[in-house]
Amino acid sequence: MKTAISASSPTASAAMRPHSAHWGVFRAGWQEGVLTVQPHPGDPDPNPLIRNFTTALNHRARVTTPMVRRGWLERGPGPDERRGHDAYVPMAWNEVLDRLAGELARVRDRYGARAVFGGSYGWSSAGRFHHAQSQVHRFLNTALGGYVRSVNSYSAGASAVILPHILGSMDDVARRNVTWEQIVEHTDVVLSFGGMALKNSRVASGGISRHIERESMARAAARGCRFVSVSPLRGDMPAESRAEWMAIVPGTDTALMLGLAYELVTKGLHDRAFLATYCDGWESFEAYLLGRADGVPKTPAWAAALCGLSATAIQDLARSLAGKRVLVTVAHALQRAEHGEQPVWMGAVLAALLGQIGLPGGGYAYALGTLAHYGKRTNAVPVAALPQGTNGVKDFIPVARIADMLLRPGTEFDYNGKRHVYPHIRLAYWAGGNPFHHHQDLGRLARAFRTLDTFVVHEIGWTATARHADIVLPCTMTLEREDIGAAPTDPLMVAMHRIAPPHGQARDDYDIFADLAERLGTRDAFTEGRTSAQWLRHLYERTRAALAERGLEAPDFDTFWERGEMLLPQQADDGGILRAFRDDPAGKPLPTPSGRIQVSSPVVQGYGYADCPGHPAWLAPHDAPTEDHPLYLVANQPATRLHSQLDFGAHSVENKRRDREVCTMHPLDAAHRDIAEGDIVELYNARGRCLACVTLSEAIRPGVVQLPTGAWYDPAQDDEMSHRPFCVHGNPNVLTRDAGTSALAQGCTGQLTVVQVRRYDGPLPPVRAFDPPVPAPLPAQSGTSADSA
Ligand SMILES: Nc1nc2c(c(=O)[nH]1)N[C@H]1C(S)=C(S)[C@@H](COP(=O)(O)OP(=O)(O)OC[C@H]3O[C@@H](n4cnc5c(=O)[nH]c(N)nc54)[C@H](O)[C@@H]3O)O[C@H]1N2
Ligand SMILES: Nc1nc2c(c(=O)[nH]1)N[C@H]1C(S)=C(S)[C@@H](COP(=O)(O)OP(=O)(O)OC[C@H]3O[C@@H](n4cnc5c(=O)[nH]c(N)nc54)[C@H](O)[C@@H]3O)O[C@H]1N2
Ligand SMILES: [Mo]
Repeated sequence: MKTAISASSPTASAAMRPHSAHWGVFRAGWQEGVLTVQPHPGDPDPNPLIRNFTTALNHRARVTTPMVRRGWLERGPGPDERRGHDAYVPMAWNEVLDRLAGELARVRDRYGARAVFGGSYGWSSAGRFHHAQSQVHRFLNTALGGYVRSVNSYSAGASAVILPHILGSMDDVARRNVTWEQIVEHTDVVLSFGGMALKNSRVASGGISRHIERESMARAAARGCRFVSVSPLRGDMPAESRAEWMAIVPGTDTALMLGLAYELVTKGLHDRAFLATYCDGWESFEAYLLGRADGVPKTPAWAAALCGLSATAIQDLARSLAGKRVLVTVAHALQRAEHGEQPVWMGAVLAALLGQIGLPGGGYAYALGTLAHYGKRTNAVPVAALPQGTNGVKDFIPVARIADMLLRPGTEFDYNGKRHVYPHIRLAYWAGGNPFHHHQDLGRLARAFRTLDTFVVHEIGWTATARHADIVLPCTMTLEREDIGAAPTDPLMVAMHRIAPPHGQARDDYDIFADLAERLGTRDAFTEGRTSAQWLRHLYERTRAALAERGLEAPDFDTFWERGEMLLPQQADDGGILRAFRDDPAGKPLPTPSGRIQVSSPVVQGYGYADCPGHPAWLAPHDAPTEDHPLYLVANQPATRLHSQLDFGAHSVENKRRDREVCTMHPLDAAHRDIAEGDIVELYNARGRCLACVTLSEAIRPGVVQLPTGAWYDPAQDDEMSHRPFCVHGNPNVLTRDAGTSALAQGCTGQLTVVQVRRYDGPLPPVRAFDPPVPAPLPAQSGTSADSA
């Protein structure tokens, strides 16, 4: 093939080649044997995360050969207590694929595809073709006839379900709504719940070429736009925004919003005409707000006591909003918590009573500032994705109910107005995600995975998920293959060139699945006769044809590949469905039951869920501070990596201290506990404990500690089997609760929990998260061969 790129070798000095990651578009190449990366020259605010690539390629944490857990080899498939602390035996590709194909056929024939979980949630890497989740879904559909799937995401588990009841789809409310361009020009006040941290908004699945959030906030502020950040952390808003900081008690935003609404309504500062024309169900909500329904008026003083703010501050803020072009934003983080539906809904109601929804730069932009996708224009031509085929299995789970499903097969669960039953899973297949990063209560999750017959994982590195698997297949990382990079809200389509040869015996997910499909007699259905290179051309053609149809320059694939990138046309900045509805409420109704904004929802009311009533409400959390666990823990997104990806990379490692993740604490909380800057601390609660290195800061609300996610789970050896794991590296998910947001959405609640913290004076256990397992000898009777295929 004319465009094939010969693999660069670490010794050859080659030109910088284009590539794309979720954290940005960049160029990479070898300079004197060292991998060098440069951001895209057009990017005004490049993401430092690209530096994690520079040391990643041949890192010792990579998986180099297929490995099989010894207990699985010795005793065959079945529930096993040793998962997570067993030895691994290297195996040749041919043999491991024979055994895996046999096991897939056994499970399919004995239990049916309903016993296979292919949810496989995770971000994997940015290319459109090698997207691992699409690959595994396509494989399971074609080879087994389907799999039990998961719905929604860890990002937006609650909002994805509540938003369609009250406004419209996630895409319409988060993606195609108010843009940064409009904020720069029109907005008077951005009232942001959870802030708009640049660390977050420089990430988007597929890759973004221009990170404009910092300059947009600076330009808006220079024009006089006021930013108010409601958050336990001051750093959730960049300095350029000149934001006022309201240091709220975590989990109490709904109460604050109610207090603001009360002040506006009782002072007659709300937009009655907007409520009458565009909203449904105001009366029952107003009865609740004013206390006619429950005897509790939601006054600023009532809110202040819950939120840890002053009643005067709440009153002043409310009054300062009336009559202004106000944009309310609510970060994803707020809904990744108990009753997460409420702040999402109440944010919309607050924006509605300010009457600005649908105006340029005003109203409600759910999740703006949490990902680089939001606040951007949408592309006018499609970018193809790998088709996944048809799933013959109807069963599904809300994605964060994985441990419930594995531990309680056959029991019922609620979801969005219906009752469903957890299927009995025998085999789980994961490619492109790390449940020991993303899930909560890792001790419980480890128990859940021990119930399986077989757990298969494709990985680039020895994550804790790989270390709990029975079959670990080494796959290439993005720099080791060719792909097409594109996001639906970025005009740059990128020819992702190969930068390095595969590490060890790693193979592309696609080639692994193709060879497995061969053994199951379904190769043609999976590949459609195409190689990876042919798939890229096939997927590219969809975009090329759409460009040609519009009479635009539509270069052929080879030209695109040589140029390295292509600019795509974008749609007008038209405000999406909310603007259309404002301009023509009768002609362009919202996709809700009433066609209007549902301030109350008779449909949700009808479900009868105590934890998600028919209008937004303050529901006190169960997971609140106690005498034993008096501190809130904010377990948010890490600034130094994407989730757990490349935690062993240069940027992530350099920002750890004493090899561990850094935990932020207020000096007052530290002084009580005799903790000093740089100490190793132990965070603990009933579910688990972990170590971290502490930094003291006044930019966090007292009573709150913060530990980002993403340090690879590293349980101390003597604790591996305990029901209360001890992570020596600083993974907060040993502490978080595995409970749904509510019966409505069953979303992830990992952002917040409660803990106690003490100084750790014991001998410091080494961090071994990045040391691969030592290959074990073959079990005598298994007759396997460790030679490579
Ligand atoms: N406590 C707490 N927990 C949280 C959150 C929180 O706020 N608090 N946030 C949640 C959120 S929003 C999210 S989105 C999740 C993220 O959870 P995940 O998306 O599961 O996290 P990642 O670390 O991105 O996992 C991707 C995995 O894919 C692997 N990978 C990369 N490329 C490839 C490839 O080409 N092929 C294969 N087979 N594998 C590949 C990587 O090595 C990595 O292990 O975490 C959630 N967990
Ligand atoms: N660098 C980096 N960027 C990322 C990611 C990453 O892993 N690394 N992940 C990406 C993904 S998949 C997603 S979904 C988004 C997630 O976007 P978010 O979920 O919004 O991101 P977080 O950083 O978890 O949380 C944002 C902030 O919310 C604040 N917060 C927490 N609880 C509360 C609360 O109860 N009230 C208020 N007012 N504030 C609260 C915290 O201070 C926190 O810093 O980020 C994306 N961006
Ligand atoms: Mo996410």
